[in-house]
Amino acid sequence: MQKRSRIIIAIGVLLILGTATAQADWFDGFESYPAGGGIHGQGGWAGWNDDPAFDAIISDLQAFTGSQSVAIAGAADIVQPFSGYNSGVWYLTTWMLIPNDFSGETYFLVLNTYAPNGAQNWSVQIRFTGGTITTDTAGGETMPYVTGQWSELQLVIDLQSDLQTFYYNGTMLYQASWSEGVSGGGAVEIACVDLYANNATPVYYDEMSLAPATVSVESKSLSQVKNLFR
Ligand SMILES: [Ca+2]
Repeated sequence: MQKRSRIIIAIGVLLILGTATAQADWFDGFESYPAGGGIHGQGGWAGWNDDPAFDAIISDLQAFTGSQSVAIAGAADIVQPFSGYNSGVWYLTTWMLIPNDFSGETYFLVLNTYAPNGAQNWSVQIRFTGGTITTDTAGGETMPYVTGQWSELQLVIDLQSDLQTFYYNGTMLYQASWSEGVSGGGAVEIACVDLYANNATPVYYDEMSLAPATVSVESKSLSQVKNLFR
């Protein structure tokens, strides 16, 4: 193969790798906000219906990484809106800590349609209470949660197939339709994530991200890919 052709192919491979290894579209480790203060109006976060009464507090008592997380307690009902997510496959991932002395019922929610004081439609409504996780999708699946340690929540949102799959610490809790998830008759879009305390005692979230599913070429190193063309 001529040198010039190799260079052109190499540039093409780099472009492919650049796409395949794209970083998260959105990420929050809650390190950039003052501890003890609210998060409403910062980093894209806003109280439910843009109401600061539903603010959540940045905590330096707990952290999965760094020294801070967001505490979801009391009146907290905090939303991170997304826009333009209407195709592809996405991972919405976060780490969550439920203290040993947690009491009440706290919620992890994702909507397919969200306008403050406007159209709203739920795809995901997951409740944590009394040691049990329950999904409010049609199957109503349950599993136990752990307390006193960080656990991974991962939602795989396949907008190509209108399908969602939720994993807790790597174990699948349920798979369900995306647009018909909870409310029914929703959009095939990702509109927002909502952390809702429902007057419960604090739980903590850290390292939240929304990232595209990667293609298989990502698993190959650059040298391996180059070898494909030798
Ligand atoms: Ca953090």
